[in-house]
Amino acid sequence: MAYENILLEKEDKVAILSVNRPKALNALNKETLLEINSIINEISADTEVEVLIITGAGDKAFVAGADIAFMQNLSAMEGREFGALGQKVFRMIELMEKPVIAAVNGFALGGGCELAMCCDFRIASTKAKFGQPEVGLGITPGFGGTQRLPRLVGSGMAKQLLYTADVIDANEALRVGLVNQVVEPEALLDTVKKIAKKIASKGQVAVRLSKAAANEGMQTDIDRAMTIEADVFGLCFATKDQREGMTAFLEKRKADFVGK
Ligand code: DAK
Repeated sequence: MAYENILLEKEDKVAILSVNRPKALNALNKETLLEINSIINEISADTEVEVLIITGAGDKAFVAGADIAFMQNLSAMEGREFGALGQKVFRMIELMEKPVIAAVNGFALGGGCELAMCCDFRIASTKAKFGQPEVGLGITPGFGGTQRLPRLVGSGMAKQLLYTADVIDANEALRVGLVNQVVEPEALLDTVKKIAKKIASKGQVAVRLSKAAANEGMQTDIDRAMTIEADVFGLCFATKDQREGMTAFLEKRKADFVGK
């Protein structure tokens, strides 16, 4: 299927979704969110794809936020609907069984920072800039920023960023734990593809169960979380990948996983 605001490529079990609205620095309007929604469904069902990378087309922006021109004259009910759509799509990305990595290549502001935060982790180029500028526009973040930022960087740092609308660079994002690694812009996509392909080479049932356990466990108390871990650990012993992984280790060869 062809998309107007998104480029989609697939390479060796890795899909790359690039938000592509150069005239608005890849800002998210309703159509773009609907296209991302449909791509997430497509990639979730695609048996050839094990890992998704989300990035921004061009060299200036990952995503410069929700589209301010689109939002300017929304009614309260339309604003609520737009916020709910973004929240739903971002939550789908977060809960997707397959891992999702954000390759942040430029401005990741407002909805762009929120898009990066719903991915499993973030790798940034030295040109990346992060922030939640919404209070400067007279609104609160609406796609999960007030909730995911404190969970990622801690309450104090998140509140400072939310209240001041300050924009931080990639090294500061690394320091506060918003990104895992900072690389030169030319190396960004190759670095992220390499990580994605490494993930794709492992046992995919175990990768996906690890994601589910980490996501679910972080929302609950440690005792319940340990039960979740014990359950997914047990489930692995019903898979061909567990037999193959352990047999390959003992036979001193590389495992040939089948994802079952
Ligand atoms: N929306 C629409 N257009 C945008 C845009 C955006 N977020 N960001 C940039 N553009 C457009 C600019 O208007 C400009 O268009 P033309 O004038 O060329 O037609 C073009 O992209 C290039 O931008 P600049 O000329 O401004 O480029 P600069 O390099 O000078 O500056 C910048 C880059 C990223 C610093 C600047 O563009 C900027 O400050 N952009 C806005 C960043 C921002 O404030 N983002 C947060 C948006 S608010 C909710 C739902 C959702 C949300 C909240 C609540 N509910 C329903 C509860 C989410 C809110 C947001 O994300």
